[in-house]
Amino acid sequence: MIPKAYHLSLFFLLICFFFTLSCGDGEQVIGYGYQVKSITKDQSGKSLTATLGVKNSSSVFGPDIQNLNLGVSFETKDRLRIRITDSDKPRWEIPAEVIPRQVHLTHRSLRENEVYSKLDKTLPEYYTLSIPDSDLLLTIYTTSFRFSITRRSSGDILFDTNSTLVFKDQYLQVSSSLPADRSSLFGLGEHTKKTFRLMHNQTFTLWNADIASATLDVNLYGSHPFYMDVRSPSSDGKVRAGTTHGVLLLNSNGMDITYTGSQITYKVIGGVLDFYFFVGPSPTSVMQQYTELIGLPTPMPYWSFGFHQCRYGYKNVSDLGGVVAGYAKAGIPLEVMWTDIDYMDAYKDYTLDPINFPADKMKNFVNRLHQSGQKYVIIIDPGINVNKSYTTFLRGIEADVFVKHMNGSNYLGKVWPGPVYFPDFLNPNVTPYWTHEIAEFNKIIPFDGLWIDMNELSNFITSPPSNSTLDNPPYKINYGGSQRPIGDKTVQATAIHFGNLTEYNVHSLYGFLESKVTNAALVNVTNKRPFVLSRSTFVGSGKYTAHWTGDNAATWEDLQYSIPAILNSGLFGVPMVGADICGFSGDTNEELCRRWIQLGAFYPFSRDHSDKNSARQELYLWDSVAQSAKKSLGLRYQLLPYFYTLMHEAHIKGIPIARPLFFSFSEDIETYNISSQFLIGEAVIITPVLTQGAVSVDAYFPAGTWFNLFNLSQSVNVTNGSFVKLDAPPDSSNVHVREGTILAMQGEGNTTELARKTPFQLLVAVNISGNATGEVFLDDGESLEMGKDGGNWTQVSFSSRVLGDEVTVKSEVVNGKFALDRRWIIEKINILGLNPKTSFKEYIFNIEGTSLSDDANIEVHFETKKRVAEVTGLSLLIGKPFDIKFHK
Ligand code: MIG
Repeated sequence: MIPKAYHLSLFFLLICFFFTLSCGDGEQVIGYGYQVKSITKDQSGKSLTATLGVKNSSSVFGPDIQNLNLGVSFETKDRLRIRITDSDKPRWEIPAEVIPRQVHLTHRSLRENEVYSKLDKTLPEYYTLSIPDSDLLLTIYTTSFRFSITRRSSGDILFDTNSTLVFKDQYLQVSSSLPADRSSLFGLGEHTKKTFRLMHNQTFTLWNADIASATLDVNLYGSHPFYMDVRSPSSDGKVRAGTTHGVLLLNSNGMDITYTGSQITYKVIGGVLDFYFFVGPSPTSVMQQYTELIGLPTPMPYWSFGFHQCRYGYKNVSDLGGVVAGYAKAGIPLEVMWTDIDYMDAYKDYTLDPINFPADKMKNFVNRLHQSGQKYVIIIDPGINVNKSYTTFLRGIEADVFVKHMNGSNYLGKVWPGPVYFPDFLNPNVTPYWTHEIAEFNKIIPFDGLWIDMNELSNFITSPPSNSTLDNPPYKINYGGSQRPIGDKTVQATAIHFGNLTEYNVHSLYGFLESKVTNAALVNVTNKRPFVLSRSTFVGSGKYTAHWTGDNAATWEDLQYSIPAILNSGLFGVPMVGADICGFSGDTNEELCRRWIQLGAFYPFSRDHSDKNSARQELYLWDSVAQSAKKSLGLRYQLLPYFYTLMHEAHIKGIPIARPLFFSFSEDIETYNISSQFLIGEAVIITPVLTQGAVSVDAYFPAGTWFNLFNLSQSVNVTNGSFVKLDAPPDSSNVHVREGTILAMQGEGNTTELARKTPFQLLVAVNISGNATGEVFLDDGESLEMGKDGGNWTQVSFSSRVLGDEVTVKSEVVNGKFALDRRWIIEKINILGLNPKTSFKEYIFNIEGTSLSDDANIEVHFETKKRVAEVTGLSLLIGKPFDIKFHK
């Protein structure tokens, strides 16, 4: 006899056979897809539109939208946009003030040029679009609508919407197949992940939330529906290793993105499908193309590359003073002192606790910081305390700038100060309001930058949801890993923003908009390059703000997770990023804190921060931590011109400061899997210790010779990319520079101001063929613009060449005046990587060349063991081109 269970499954199997669509994975049919009804191509040949009609209706997650418009456009030769909207009525789309973008051609305006229509029997099975100089080719399949994007030069299929398109009011779904064995994805954040490369079989939820970054794999503070796809070679050899493209789904609604390895599926609860494909073909060119659309990262002031100290729980002004003194006494660089919400009067923005942080003492404290070349940054939360005797509140009411309930009353939340209203950063009147509050408070304490927290929005209470489907959407995104209601601990989706926009649509833009308004306010108040640090971000936030990775924990795991987190931020166009050094929550310990500063000294944004309930963790509290801090921060400060030059590169090209290895070595497929090391710029590799008790580290080195920057004698030389065991005794970490690089470095200093007064040295690491190049960008570090017309900046390209027993080092200068006015000189040149086969005696240097003064102090010195030639006593002016030669 057939057992009953078997019987039943056989029965279902048969059903599934007849209704294949409905039984794919045992779920209900959520849509039957669309067919193309007409295709219209515009005259330029760069864009087309099509109309789509639903094939069969399904009611799961709401009724299908019957008619869709498909708009396709080569916006540049490197960027293809594909936008799918409702033909019959407008839907929510991200406003142009967030991401300015091209107005898409509509179907109607193209009617005259129509090439195919549903009455026209010639509507082909598929239709392709390409433009002559682009490597992207689009194919649209008509009877059962889908599209694919191919890289023309290799035939590689980059994106292919293999399954049914679903388009409902509150549920949009589209998938692409991916070659699981050849595709490595990076991005789709913000999440804390063990690896930088996205692992298969995961769901990435995007919905900005105040969830501690110590939590793995759930939606965190920011939303970035962008990924980079790095391809491994194809078996036919047509696809080169490291060929990269990028994909953005420009949509601010909550979404789940599931990734199996062979398929990526977007499940979005609103808006439109607005895809952008960036052709690459390298990781850096994808960044250029991506930031060209979303906006280039804002320049950061020079001082922000110094070391920052913060803590939640500083008790009073003398506590702050003690910390500053502690750093000075220990001789550890301290650039910026921070204060968390503790300074406020009952946690009200723009107020001071009159007992512990009184205005007169605070003013003195900040003035003293400024006198010693240091800076001061304070926190501001969005929630404004509902309190009739609080002037910031009264002015907010007067200006009528708060987020509203559906019924028009101000939306009531609860955060640190108790009951609050939230400024609506979409309201144009909020800018003068916010600017005024910042200006007035800056008169009381002249802070140098603003830290904006809790802007996801974070709310300690959840107001009751209405019975609108906005508050209860039919599809539940995996908020918090447990399908929390989307209004949980934030603002309900039915809340109203300026212009009658719903929280449902604009929720994840809040932090972005606050960054934008706060940045503009700081410009207005200080007329200097602003420094804003925001917890919440969205696509394009890098235009306005720096970012830190939020509430990590003082654990070894979180130390390691900080690397994928900062690399992600760079990929999202927010290059100024760091994690809380030594860990935020929980008690850190000496060893962890020591290893953390050894790593954190090389985060683009380097700040020690901790929770109120945790043990103190200023770097001077343990001798061994202080020792390591001096060493690591010492090297960071020597590299400040390099960091700053990378900031400039980020600002003009969008390429991150901290980069994954594959950005420089994309042909080495092993680099795609590295999550425990990263690069600063093109060729400085950071290899931290990430495990307790370790005194060595297995480091991956792409092919070449790498010189240890702490100790020029220890070099690593690998013919092919390999893992190398490096010593890492407790007081040391590993930082190497690759052959072929010239670094313009300065001396150490306890502040960036002091470090900037020291002479330069060039570290020239020649490669196997005897060449090296490098660059430095210099300006005053605080003007609003960085490297724009006007020329109040200097850029120098250095190159070096070793030929036989002759070494040349030369510089080419753009806008020399700025550097010449500062009288910066290069005092020393260290040349590494001289041919080991040549006896050092052969480099008996005579020095000659342009711009070389007859300085009797010049000496050439060989460190035979280190194989370093050291030329000292130089005084080469940085703004003046030189071409010098050392020879027999
Ligand atoms: O509810 O201001 O991520 O850095 O110290 C916590 C207090 C609010 C969260 C931030 C953290 C900050 C803390 N804030």
